[in-house]
Amino acid sequence: MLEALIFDVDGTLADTERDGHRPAFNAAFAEAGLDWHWDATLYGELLAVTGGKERLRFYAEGHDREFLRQADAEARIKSLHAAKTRHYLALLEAGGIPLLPGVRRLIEAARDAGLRLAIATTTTPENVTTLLRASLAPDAVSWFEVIGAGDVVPAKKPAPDIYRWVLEELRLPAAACLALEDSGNGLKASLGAGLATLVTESEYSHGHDFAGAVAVLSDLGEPGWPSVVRSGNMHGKAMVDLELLSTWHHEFISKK
Ligand code: XBP
Ligand code: MG
Repeated sequence: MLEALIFDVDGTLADTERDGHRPAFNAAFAEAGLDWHWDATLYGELLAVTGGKERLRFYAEGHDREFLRQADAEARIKSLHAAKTRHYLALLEAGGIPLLPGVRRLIEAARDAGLRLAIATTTTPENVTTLLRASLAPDAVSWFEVIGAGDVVPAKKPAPDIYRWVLEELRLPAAACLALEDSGNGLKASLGAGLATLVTESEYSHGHDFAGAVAVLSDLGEPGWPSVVRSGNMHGKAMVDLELLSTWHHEFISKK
């Protein structure tokens, strides 16, 4: 039986990368007097590495090796990342990033049906709680029993560790849960933990390898706004609902 849904955040709950995390990184660079600037195309390439601090290091390795030769490079990365988080939170608090189609509908339906809810993400914990409060509901943080985020596990996605951590906290086997993801790295992580996974593509994840997902869709859909199906069987439905999730979950478990 399907007992819990585990949501990724960035690209799954909301389109946070291009107009959220990216400008926040750029504001932190400008504030620190660095001549770094991440345009939307470059940012797509940098998303190969999950985690903001990890992404900063990855960029410096390719574009500014001098920066990494400084004795305090690690401390500077930490403080750049703290500044980036501050800018990003301000953007969220201003209500700057709406939820994607179907996200609120599905989360509310899951709550009504008594399904347990959790989060598994590489982003910083405050980024998650602030997005939930600002874009879902003032008390939405309490809707999620477990929030696995940031550095709680050292190995970020595509490693399965964050999903394993969340499953342990929920005290549920992977076979009782379904994950919702948007990226190749995220899907690798959830499949690595043995989870049935629905993929909704995001702007930056178009063309990623989504083999193994129960379905790949444009979004969860809304009444009058059907999901565009890239792969998978919608079983006659125009949008994702709990019945469809249960069907996909059942199909995934029976194939294992
Ligand atoms: C999300 C990320 C994060 C954010 C930045 O990946 O890669 O790194 O871009 O967050 P996923 P922080 O959706 O697969 O979890 O700067 O807070 O690390
Ligand atoms: Mg994501």
